[in-house]
Amino acid sequence: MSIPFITAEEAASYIKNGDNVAFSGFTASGTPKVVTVTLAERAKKLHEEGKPFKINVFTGASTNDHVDGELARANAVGIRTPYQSHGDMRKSLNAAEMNYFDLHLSHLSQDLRYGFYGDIDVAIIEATEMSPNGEVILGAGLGMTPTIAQMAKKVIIEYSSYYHNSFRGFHDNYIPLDPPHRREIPIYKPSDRIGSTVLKIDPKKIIGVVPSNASESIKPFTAPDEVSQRISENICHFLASQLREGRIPKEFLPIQSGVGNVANAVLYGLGENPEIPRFEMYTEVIQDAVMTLMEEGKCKFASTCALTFSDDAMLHFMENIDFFRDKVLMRPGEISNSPEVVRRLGLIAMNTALEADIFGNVNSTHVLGTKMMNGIGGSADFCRNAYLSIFSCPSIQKGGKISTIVPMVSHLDHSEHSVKILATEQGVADLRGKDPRQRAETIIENCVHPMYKELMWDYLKLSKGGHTPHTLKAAFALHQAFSEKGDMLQADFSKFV
Ligand code: 0RQ
Repeated sequence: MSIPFITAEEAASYIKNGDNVAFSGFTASGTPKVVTVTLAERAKKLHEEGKPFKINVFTGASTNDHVDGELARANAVGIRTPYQSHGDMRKSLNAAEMNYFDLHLSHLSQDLRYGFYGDIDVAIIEATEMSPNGEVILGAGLGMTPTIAQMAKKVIIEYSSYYHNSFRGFHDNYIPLDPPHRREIPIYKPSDRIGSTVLKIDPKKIIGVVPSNASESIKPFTAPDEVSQRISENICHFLASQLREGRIPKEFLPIQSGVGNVANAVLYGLGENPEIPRFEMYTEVIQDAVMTLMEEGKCKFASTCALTFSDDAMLHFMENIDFFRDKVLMRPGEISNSPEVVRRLGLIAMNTALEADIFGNVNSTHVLGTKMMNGIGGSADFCRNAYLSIFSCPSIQKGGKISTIVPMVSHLDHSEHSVKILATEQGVADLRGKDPRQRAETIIENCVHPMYKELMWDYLKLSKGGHTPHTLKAAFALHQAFSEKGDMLQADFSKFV
């Protein structure tokens, strides 16, 4: 059966107002880059004619400007899940122009198969190779593509010629059986392959193929700033001390690391620390640092959902692709983030907080309790199930007008029951085995910025007893001071005594 090449306009014309549309990829990697731009133009035209046009957008994780940016600017999104990190999408969802629900990344594929959100009308999938019988080699991000390819009523392929060397062999396409037939996911070490390198899509569902030659357009990371560097040093020293004390096995454990500059700095820090042995990763994204660590021999293997490399790093990867063939495996997000596998492998999970409280509860998503930043992403898939769950953030933001460590988090993503270690540039608080009062003492002592320490001790002194020394009427005094006076330091606990 021959599958026709079609234009982006023709492909977009198959997508109707109210459709559930699912996308390949994870982060910008492997995400479509052509059809959505045309779709956004069509939405704008229809809106000008007074006609409604919004689609529901289901993705592996965040996307790129071609998807979230274009569609948000065109006001063409009805429902959005599970994660986004685009400025225009963020603005739009915080203005309630769409219905965003923030979901664990490992949940969406199975929730779709369970029928929680209805049918998938159209899937748009980036392929780097394809045969006439619908066998596809995916690109730099796997996301939830096996599930959407299976479920979608219609499939549009964006055929990318950007990747000049074959990605064949880097993917492990796999869909677990659903309850009550689910079995264990048979991954016992990060390099275990359980699925297929090729994704089989029913060719009868494929409407057509749209050519694309766009890169992922991921900018390189800036050199870590001093604060990220100090957070990295604190975490690396802590992990080395745990190895010395035998609290981490001497072979070390697989690493999961979130995205961003702190995560990149920590990985480079692990690479430079002679006490940390060669390690493997079981994670959802690998960034530029991992490629360097592999070439230096420090990182032996990485299981991931996506290669979130900057464009320059991706070119380097493609030029040296044979070196990486036995060192990298991309899996669907429900497998890269599977709580079962995370618990079995015993990951050291490192993610980022926006704010944490003195008892170890973490907010990763909501600025000052109300404004969505990105979403929970995979952080809770890993945090709740890891061998060691570490959260880090700078101790202050906005030039010190915000303390990221507060008496009570203004939104809860990761609870004190899951968070084991908190790190800032000030130091590390080891929360294991400590009751709430001891947690508060170690966090204030080790993680709070010196300019906020006295305020935090004052808060603890307000307590009239109980297991967790909270004083509810004063718990948000720092947030209140910021919203009224623009500075958390203006909080005054004397009026609550
Ligand atoms: O503001 O943008 O105006 O400068 O928030 O802060 O420190 O640059 O944060 O880029 O490292 O992201 C948690 C959002 C951190 C991210 C989060 C302000 C601050 C700045 C950004 P400006 P930073 P980062 C892997 C795992 C959840 C998902 C996850 C994230 C801006 O890491 O989305 O972990 N994590 N996934 O000034 C008010 C505070 C603030 C604050 C920071 N307490 N109050 N403003 N800011 N803290 C990835 C995937 O799942 C795919």
